[in-house]
Amino acid sequence: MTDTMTATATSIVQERRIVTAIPGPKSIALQQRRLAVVAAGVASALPIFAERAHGAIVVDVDGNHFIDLGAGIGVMTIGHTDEAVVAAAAEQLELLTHAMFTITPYEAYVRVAELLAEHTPGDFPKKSVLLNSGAEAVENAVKIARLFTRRSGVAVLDHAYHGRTNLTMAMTFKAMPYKTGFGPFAPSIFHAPGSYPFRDGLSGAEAAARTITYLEKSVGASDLACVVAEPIQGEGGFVVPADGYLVALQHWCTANGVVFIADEVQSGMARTGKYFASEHFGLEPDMVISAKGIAGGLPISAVTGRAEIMDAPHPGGLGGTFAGNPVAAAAAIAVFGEIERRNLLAEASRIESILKPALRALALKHQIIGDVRGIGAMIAIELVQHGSLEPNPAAVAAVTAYAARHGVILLSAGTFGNVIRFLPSLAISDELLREAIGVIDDAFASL
Ligand code: PLZ
Repeated sequence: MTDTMTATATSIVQERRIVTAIPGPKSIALQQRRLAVVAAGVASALPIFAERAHGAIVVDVDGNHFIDLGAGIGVMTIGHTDEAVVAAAAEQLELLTHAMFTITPYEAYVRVAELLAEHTPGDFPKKSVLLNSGAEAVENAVKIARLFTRRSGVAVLDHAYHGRTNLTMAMTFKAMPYKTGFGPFAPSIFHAPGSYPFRDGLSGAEAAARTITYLEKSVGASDLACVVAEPIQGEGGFVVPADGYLVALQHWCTANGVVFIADEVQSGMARTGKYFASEHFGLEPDMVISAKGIAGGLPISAVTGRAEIMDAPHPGGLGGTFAGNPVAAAAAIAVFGEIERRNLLAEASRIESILKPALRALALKHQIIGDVRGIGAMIAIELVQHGSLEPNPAAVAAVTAYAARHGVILLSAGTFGNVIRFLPSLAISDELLREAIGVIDDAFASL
């Protein structure tokens, strides 16, 4: 079947195919229009305008087929235009597009909360609130933790990313481009040192002791409502904390009445081979934040937590016009269904078993690859200057640009901009993954 037979996305051939210069003429023309009317602050990683996508392939307006190793920053976890998601959303769209749960509730919202209670870590009664974006969910988690504890302090970790709203900007580590010039920021946010094994060389116990000492001495546990941590940091560069770090931090939180919140916006929903990455680290967070992959590309997010914490806010204290929209909720139900039906947790492990050895082999050949890390379909390489820990963001920029010209969408990450992250759809085939690695190998060779 060729993709010219029909105009639907599902007929897209799962292959890399570059038919114009990159960017092609239609992308260049759209870029001109965009520059005239889209705010400059909204920058795009690639100058390629997407037209359609299916599975692991994105097709641009010029007909170029790209292997997508970014999946819209890990949103399209079960694949672009997944048939079950599209069907569920289309059906819901015709039945009930919007009602506003806080006016007339509907089943899809309740079902998503049931699925989250079932699949988030921890065997205790849980409740959820649904929102629109990751940042909005982080904001709500903090609101709820503050009300529950009657404390105001919020601790986050160095290199964290939690969003672009005023509160979440304050919680995000990196100034440029996320915060510079956008202050003043929300108060009572404390940035604690975390665990970054490649750079700090600390064991989990040592790093946890450092974090806890900071929290006890500089903040004081009795003023702290919550610690918010990404089990694997996303924008920060897929930093996997040292063994035992997170669980030690959670134990300290529990002992001190501090709510432990896992921001699983990027790491959750089957990305790492478990529903939530917390499970790899033996964590049972008091609250888990989901977004990105939860609804196959439709905007919905959630805070799921211990029932007694989640019930702290008074009726009417939580909500939002579009929050938990029925179409997005229907899509989320379909995503949970497909993860089970197609055993997609195993697909993340398959992807790791291909990517990690292949990237380790590249690291032997190209010595600016200083570290290969990650779990499941959340893998990264950190680039350094030869024989040092000095970050090498220029090489990341060159490799990602080369990859785009040759039909592979690759995303950067990291506080120092020196990380390439791999977060493909779980629908990607072994062949496409291997082909993409070949392109990346060529990209390194071309430096
Ligand atoms: N928490 C862990 O990764 C979003 C941001 C991309 P929103 N990360 C991608 C960009 O440049 O805006 C993210 C995350 C973690 C929170 C968020 C925020 O999620 O849905 O973008 O608000």
